[in-house]
Amino acid sequence: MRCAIVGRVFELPASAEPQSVFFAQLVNVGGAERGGEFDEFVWIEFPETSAPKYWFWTNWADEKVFDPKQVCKASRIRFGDLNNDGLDDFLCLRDNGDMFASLNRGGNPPSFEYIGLVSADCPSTDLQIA
Ligand SMILES: [Ca+2]
Ligand SMILES: [Ca+2]
Repeated sequence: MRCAIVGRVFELPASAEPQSVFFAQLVNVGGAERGGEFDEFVWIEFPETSAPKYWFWTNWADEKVFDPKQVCKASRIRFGDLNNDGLDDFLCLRDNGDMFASLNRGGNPPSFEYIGLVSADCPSTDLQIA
């Protein structure tokens, strides 16, 4: 594999928090086999006067939004495939160690189903999602 430095490929607004940027397997464009998918670039915008807006890009020119059906602090958001269907689900770790989930039900943009509490009393410092 050859790598080349191509410079800046994307620029977020100056107000964007670094912890609100993720890579996650939200959609499977082209139906790639397991392990051959490409993650999407995800940015969660937290406007001061309105609800968060969840953006994702399947490539640099294909900007879409999704609704994970729950609101969570940027530093508490995780993406992981909770139900092993090949699509990353939206996870929110609360300050008390509870984890709430919204399952990614597929589509483009993906449709999420909030399923509520999936784990309790698990300190975020002890939790790894891989
Ligand atoms: Ca993908
Ligand atoms: Ca999943």
